[in-house]
Amino acid sequence: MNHPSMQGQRLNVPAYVKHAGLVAWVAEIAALTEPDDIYWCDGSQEEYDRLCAGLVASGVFKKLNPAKRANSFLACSDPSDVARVEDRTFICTERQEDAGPTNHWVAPAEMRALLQTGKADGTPGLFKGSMRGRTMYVVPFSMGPLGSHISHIGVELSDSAYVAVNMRMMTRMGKAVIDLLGTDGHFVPCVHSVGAPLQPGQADVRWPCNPTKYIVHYPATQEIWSYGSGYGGNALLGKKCFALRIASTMGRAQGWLAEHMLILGVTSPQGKKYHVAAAFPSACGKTNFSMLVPPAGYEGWKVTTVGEDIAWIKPGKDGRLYAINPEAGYFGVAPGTNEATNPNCLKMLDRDVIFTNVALTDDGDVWWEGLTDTPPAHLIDWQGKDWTPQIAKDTGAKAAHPNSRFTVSSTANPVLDPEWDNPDGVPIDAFLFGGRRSTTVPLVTEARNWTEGVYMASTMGSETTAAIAGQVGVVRRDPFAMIAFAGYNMSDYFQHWLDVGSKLAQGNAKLPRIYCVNWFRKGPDGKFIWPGYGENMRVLEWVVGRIEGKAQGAENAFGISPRYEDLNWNGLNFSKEQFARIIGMDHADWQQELKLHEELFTKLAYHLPAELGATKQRIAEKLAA
Ligand code: SAT
Ligand code: MN
Repeated sequence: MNHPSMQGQRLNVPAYVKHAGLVAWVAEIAALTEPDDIYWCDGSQEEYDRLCAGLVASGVFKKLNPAKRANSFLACSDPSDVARVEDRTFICTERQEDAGPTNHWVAPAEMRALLQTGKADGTPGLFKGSMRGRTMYVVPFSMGPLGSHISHIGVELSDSAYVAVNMRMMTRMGKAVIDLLGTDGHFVPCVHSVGAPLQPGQADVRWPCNPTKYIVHYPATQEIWSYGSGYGGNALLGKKCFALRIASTMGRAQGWLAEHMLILGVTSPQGKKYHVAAAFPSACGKTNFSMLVPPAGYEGWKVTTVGEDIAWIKPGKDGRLYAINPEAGYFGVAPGTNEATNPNCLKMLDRDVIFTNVALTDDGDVWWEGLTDTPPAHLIDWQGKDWTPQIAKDTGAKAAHPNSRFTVSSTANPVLDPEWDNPDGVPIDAFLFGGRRSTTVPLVTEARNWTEGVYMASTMGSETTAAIAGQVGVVRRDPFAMIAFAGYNMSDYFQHWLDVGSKLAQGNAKLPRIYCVNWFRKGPDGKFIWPGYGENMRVLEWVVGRIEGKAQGAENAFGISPRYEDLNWNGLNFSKEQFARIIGMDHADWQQELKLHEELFTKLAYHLPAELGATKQRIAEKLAA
């Protein structure tokens, strides 16, 4: 079934592939990128083991000590390629307004010339010959349970074997997806090149990448093109590129939501189960929260994980919102993960893990800052250098990169929700929105209605983390934790949320309640006041109690927050004074905060829903009263 345009290059199409459009597209991209070889991934364990062995042989992977971490590997990236590159991420719509002021925009024709067809002055497209000397992996994947009416299929063509094995962990990947596509099924085409072609005989480097990076989305044709990076969301194109940026545009057109949210189940001692979806920016503890272990005093409560990063949410026939986790694995932040912060996660990391940019111990295991109180006496850091606690003290060198990650299959999660793979999803009872704020924002506030909830989510701010290349720790507005992930104009995105709410309300459905949370307030000593992690269960219980109509609270300018006596303090020593410092709304802080909301609304003035301005006005009046 080789394509005539391939001129001597073999497409190696397996007999089970029946989709002429897919084969033609693979031929077209191969003709552009000129790989030495093409390999179609079937997703089998045998294939995974073989590709990993190849990565070990080529020095990309280090096999960890099987007695410590069975069947696990460590990859260390180029120091220039360690996080998502938001300033190199583009939404290419015909009209700039449709990408909006929060996205980088280039006109599609201009971007296609730059990447594919070449410029008028004869400069070839960046992808021209970009896979020379490498193998192009054909990676078919399903975002969401195979065959679910909420799921969608993509195919990633990548010249990175690291990407292929990570995609097997992160998605439902392989032959079953090809079978589902049949002869003419729809797929989102994703092209990925590390942008480091090899001359004949040229030796490869351990982590090929290119200083020039482009992460490009064409919403109109649902295409993704990624060039120059092999890391995380830049390269595993099912994740942020497809499941958020492209999917958000699909959801807008089709009446559903693609969100940067974890999904968890919380079951009371009486056996009543609720589902909560929660949006937090990258590296703000979504993985930890989704696997929360209820603390002492919460015997009989259970938290189970449906998803820990992304949710696709569709209105069901009964008028409720149903969510699936489109992913099948976790690409989680390693630093800070330990027995206290996320014991369930540590259990997941015992075996079958790909680690990226953590440190290597002398006995072939891994380590990262925060894993143990006392670091090992000697390590090889993520850049391959000797590391000791003394070196760290003298130079500040981190053993693991702050954005180092583990890739692990969700089925390894000891508290995986039994419904995680349900093609119909789980019904959502509450949405939580939260950022990292050392001041201003209370521990938890309930919105009085859907519009106030959309306001809370739209005006969310967060201190930036190492998950994004750039400055760490500055507050930026991150509406819905989607600032980097909405594939269209942010104001239209707000409108879409309002529309979904009013449509459900018209059908007399009980809308999920919306909450704003903040685990991150700090005291004058610079330390977090709230103990967080498992103790966040206390907030979850209050949320569930509110849904049941049992839990009480008090109104403030922003919404409804619990008083000290409205939370369950069983098993935790936390004083009324401490509580006051995380729940209080400082008048001056909020005057300033509202100014920042206004700044955001000014920036987003085009198509900004009038309800949001009106809500801000009401909050300002309540604050003044
Ligand atoms: O690099 S990823 O986009 O996959 C992780 C994150 O930033 O949340
Ligand atoms: Mn994320």
